Amino acid sequence: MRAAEQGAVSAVYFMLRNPSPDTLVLHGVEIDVAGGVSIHRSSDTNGMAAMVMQDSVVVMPGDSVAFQERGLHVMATNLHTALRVGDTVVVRLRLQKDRVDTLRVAVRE
Ligand SMILES: [Cu+2]
Repeated sequence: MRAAEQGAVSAVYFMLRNPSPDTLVLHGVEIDVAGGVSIHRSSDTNGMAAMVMQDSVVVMPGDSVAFQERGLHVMATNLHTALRVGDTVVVRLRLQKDRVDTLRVAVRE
């Protein structure tokens, strides 16, 4: 997760792996330190950068999906506190069948 000031915007990058035989569906993301969280996909068409909101992200069995810069990412807005390098942020992934995976994400530059 990107370091940022209080009230600012940050983004979370990670790899979503699905080693199971069932399709994995990410329905939403919760971050306690953020006022708002959304899943975006960045696109670049003829040099025009845009972000498109994603309702969900599907990972097929045995596959993985990268949340990365200039690609799919989780955007955290209106941060309640500043995020400093070395901090750890709890990120909860809401998956299918009410499953919730909790990640501890390091804050980086
Ligand atoms: Cu975004």
